[in-house]
Amino acid sequence: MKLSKLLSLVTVASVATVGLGAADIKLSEDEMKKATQVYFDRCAGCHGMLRKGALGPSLEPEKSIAMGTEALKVIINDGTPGGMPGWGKSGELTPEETALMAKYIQIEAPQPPEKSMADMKASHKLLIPVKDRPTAPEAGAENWKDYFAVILRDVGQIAIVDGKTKKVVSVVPSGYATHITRTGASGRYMYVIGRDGKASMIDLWMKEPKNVAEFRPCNDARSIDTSKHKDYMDKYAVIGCYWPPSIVTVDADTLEPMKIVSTASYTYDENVYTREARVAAIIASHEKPEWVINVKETGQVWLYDYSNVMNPKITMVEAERFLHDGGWDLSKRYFMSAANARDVISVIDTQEGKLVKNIPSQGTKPHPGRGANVDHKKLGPVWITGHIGSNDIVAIGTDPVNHPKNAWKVVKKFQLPGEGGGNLFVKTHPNSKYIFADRPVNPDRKLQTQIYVIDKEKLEVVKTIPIPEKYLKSADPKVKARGPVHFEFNADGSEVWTSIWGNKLTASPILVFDSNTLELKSVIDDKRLITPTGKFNVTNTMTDTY
Ligand code: DHE
Repeated sequence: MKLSKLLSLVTVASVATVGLGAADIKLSEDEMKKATQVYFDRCAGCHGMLRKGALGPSLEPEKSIAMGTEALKVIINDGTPGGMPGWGKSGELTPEETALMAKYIQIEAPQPPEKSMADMKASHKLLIPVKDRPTAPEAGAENWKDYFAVILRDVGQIAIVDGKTKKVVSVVPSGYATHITRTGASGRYMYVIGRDGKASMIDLWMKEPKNVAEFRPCNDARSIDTSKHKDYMDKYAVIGCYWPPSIVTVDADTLEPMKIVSTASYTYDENVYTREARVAAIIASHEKPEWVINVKETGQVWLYDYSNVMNPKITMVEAERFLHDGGWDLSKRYFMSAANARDVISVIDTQEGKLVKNIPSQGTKPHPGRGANVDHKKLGPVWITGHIGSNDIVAIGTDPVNHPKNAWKVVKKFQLPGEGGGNLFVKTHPNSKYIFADRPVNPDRKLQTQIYVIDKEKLEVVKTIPIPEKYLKSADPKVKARGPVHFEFNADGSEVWTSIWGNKLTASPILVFDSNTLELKSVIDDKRLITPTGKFNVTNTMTDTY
């Protein structure tokens, strides 16, 4: 995205108004523009647009001024053991950019703009009307239920890859620094959300899948999902905005906006008003016409009943602050959500509409993605998460009826080998003996570039798979490819896919392993695969299999 475009996000403070005690810090207009973009790209997700902190600590000027430019430069360059990436060390920020950011975060945060329904509607584009779309999968699209949508993060695109042939069937433009995709209940459309708040939908029945609609309800976003209850299949989609903090319901065929609900609210514990009440994970219930929505800063999980779409009923469940990502337990009744800055897993009973328990995760900064479910022979059903800030992996019992002694507590804890955390995702499939874990934000190069294989019955790491250096190549040796990131299985669970988190300079491959023998089966090495990160298989996303 061009700088000029990004600047529509913020009212850039004029050169003269920088301050709040940092009178000696002067940034030119160009430096402000540059720093605003770098902050949005690298910092806002964890520290917040208003810098009040969430996964990362507060960066409000009174704190950053006290730390001083030199100390801030070291942290931005080297990272911290708690999970802050070393942006300078990894080559992602130059020494000049590192120095600029150390100054920028000592001045007051620019105020991001609001958005009305009229603003949103102006961004809506129906690219291919429903009547002009295929009425059945076209010739060549027979494998659509085993397609993978692969995020090409830094180029803002989605690659649709055929899970059977391993060929890239199309590359579709999407929002800036695209974040995730989810399917509708039938799987036909992939719904995509960019960090710039642009949502788009891709028709997988086309021989060459394309966007059929796009819409930008937010300036900053991370989540999207759809109505999965049988009476509302493929009827609505929902976009969660980080900024302006809100929930936007749209028509699932066209992305036309229907309803906006602001999430700005009070923190559940101290009852302090927070304008920055960002929408983090959204998950659709299969049993009720309901979305389960993490309102990060407030510590509330909203159970959003969309059956009367213009007059929704919302149950605000008090959970824990800084709710981030999470997924269903094996029964799909309980939502297991990480309140990551509090080292807690909040369990929400969606049948009863209440908090079951806030469980200390026994590690630092749990980060499950959707997590991994195992029907363990002795322990019963357990849900598993890793941590960004420590090397702990924990299994929590989720069956209060048949395994009451194990329910809602950590029943097994074990460690990834070596020091430090850096795990972002764990994933499994009922047809694999293993859970797979990555570690892309561990500062140690060796630990960062391995796959960790966990035996589902032993619940311990039984193998590490180092990624050969040839797959980590980069055109500029100073800007290193991180190791594998995120896992996804094919529809029948026989294969697990992981992507090499490279950089814009060089295409990076997707590696496909047999999910039981662990043999490397294929390397999908296509020059269009620039910064592949998350992968979403149609069947597994439709059915919430993980
Ligand atoms: Fe994500 C899920 C937020 C950085 C890849 N990420 C999520 C979710 C949230 C979130 C709220 C849950 C969405 C849901 O289920 O509805 N992510 C954030 C951030 O705020 C953060 C920390 C910083 C930022 O600036 O954006 C961030 N995320 C990243 C990345 O850098 C990752 C690793 C690479 C990328 O492409 O962006 C990344 N996040 C993912 C993926 C998922 C995800 C692949 C979905 C996991 C799944 O299996 O469902």
